Order: sequence, then structure tokens, then C-alpha cells
Amino acid sequence: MHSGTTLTQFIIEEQRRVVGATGDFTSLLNDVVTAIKVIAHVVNKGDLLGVLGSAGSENVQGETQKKLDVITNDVMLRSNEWAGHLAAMASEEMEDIFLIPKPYPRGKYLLIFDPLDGSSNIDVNISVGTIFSILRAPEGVTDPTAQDFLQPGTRQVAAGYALYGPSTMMMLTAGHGVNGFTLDRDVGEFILTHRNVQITPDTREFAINTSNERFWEPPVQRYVEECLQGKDGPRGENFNMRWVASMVAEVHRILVRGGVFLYPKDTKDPSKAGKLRLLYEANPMSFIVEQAGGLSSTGRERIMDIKPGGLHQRVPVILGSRNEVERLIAYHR
Ligand code: P6P
Repeated sequence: MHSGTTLTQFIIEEQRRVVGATGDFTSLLNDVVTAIKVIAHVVNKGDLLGVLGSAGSENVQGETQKKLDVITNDVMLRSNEWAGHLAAMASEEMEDIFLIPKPYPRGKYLLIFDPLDGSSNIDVNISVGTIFSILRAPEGVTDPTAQDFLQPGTRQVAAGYALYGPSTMMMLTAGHGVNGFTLDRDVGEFILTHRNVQITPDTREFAINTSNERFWEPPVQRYVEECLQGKDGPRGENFNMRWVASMVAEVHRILVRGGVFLYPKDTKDPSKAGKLRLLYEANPMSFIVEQAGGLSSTGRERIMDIKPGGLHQRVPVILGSRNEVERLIAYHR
């Protein structure tokens, strides 16, 4: 049996390490966790609640919204709007930012999230997740604008994800390493099960949507081709491939057993610099991966150094085991 340290207890113990911590951040994290527990419950019900399928609307990306995209976005808003820790929120599912509405007080943090990442998998019962990132609102700003969210990933105070898989798990970092928690549904608490997670620096497992091969840039084509050549090729090793089409599931596998995940820039839609969104997918996942000893790059620059140009900016993503990401960066030079 594990030590039984709950996420709440762990966060409070973490808070004690931060000089001058007011408990504001701890309380904010707990509100995010409450939303995740509600989302876990709804997702776990599958078709029993009649909430699968399309909402008949499109999000700002022009992607068809699933009913659960809308429902989970509302859960995140309702759970986090009232406590006074946030000045505003932003989400994949909302074109503009969500200012904390009057009667509620406003706080010093900004919350950004993808409420249900990989939602195209939800109708076929494949793992999906929630990704979140916490920034500080600029000093003295109580009426933030979208501009105030456009901070590089290095300014994140915390980041985490929930993975709604065979078990519901969370991985969380506040800049002092990465820790994992498993939801005990009987108790309704996340229990510490993965302390100080570290990504193995080497791997023989890559994750990429190979159907886009003809659209990739040469460095990525070269890397994947060498992996596919296996023992007889320049790598002298056989490789394995995975593609769940759910970033949270891919990143979680990499944290637990290593690997490299690529959603590279491709020429399929030249207007897009990549598929994944910087603020609520790439940055939080990059924070987690780096804190676990991995790397996260566009191939040409560290993702967390990018100064965002817009709330829904897309970037190429290459992240995971340090030595493989370094190889890919070298191929891009
Ligand atoms: P594709 C899910 O829609 C997502 O944003 C990521 O979670 C996932 O890695 C990727 O897109 C899947 O993309 O092109 O394989 O459907």
C-alpha cells in the first residue's frame, strides 16, 4: 500500500517550502483538483449520461466541439471562478479570456486549460485528459486582457494534467519536480503514487502520426526513417512506435517509461505552425517534461522560451527523453 499521502496534504507540505506562501496558491490548486474529480466522474459515465458525441458547434480552432468539451469547460469555469484566487481564465474552448465575474473577488493568478484534450477519442472510449497551466497576473492588474496571458512558458507557476484512463491520474509540478497521484474513487482523494518522476534519458519508442509523413520537414523524416530502419540502420537498434492521438496519454507514457513525442511542423496546412497549442498544451506539458529531466523543443527553439503571439497560437512539439530530443534538435541545425 502507498503512504496514503493525499494530494491536498502534499500541496500543503509543498506550500510550507515556499517562503511567504499565503495559501492562495494551495487553495487554487485544490479548486482545480475538484474540477478534475467532477470531470473524471462525467467522463467515466461514458454514454450513460448521453453526453458523448458532437455538440453541434465549433471551437475557435474550427474544430467540431464534443458535448463533453463544452461540459468540461463549464466545470472548470464554475469550480474556479468564485474563490478569489484568479483574475481570469482562458481555454481551448473559448475564443476570448473569461474575466472573473462581479460579485466574485479577483486574485493574482491566471488559469489556462484544455478541459478535455484528445476529445476525438471520447466517443471510442480511448483515454483523454485535462491539461492546465497557472501564471501570475502582471503586478497590479485586476482587469487582465488576453495580452496578460501571453507570457513565455518559463513564467508558469505550476502545470499539471489529469489522465482519464484505466485509472484516473494526475501529474503536477510547481517547479520543484514532478509528482503523480492516483484517484481513489472510494475515498474521493488523489493519493501520491509516483514521487519525483524522472524521464529516462534514452528511449527506443517514438510517438508520431505517421500518416503525415509526406508533409514533414526533412529532419523529422530523417529521424523517423532511421528509427524504422532499426538494427540494420544507422541507429543499430529496433524501435517501437505508439500513437494514441491523445497528448496527455502520450506524455504520461513518456514520464513513466520514456519515449519521444513529435507533433512537428508540417506543410499540410502552411498557415499553421503545428497542430498543438502553445499556451494550454505545449507549455504546461513542456514544464512537466523539463521538471522530470526531459526536453521540449520545436526542433529549433526551447518551447518554454517562446513569447506567445496569441491565446491560441500553435507550435511544433518535440518532447521527451533528453538524448532523443537532442538528436532531433541536432538534425534541425
Ligand atoms: P491527430 C488531440 O486532438 C490533440 O490535440 C492531441 O491531444 C493529440 O496528440 C493530437 O491532437 C492528435 O492529432 O492529427 O493524430 O488527430
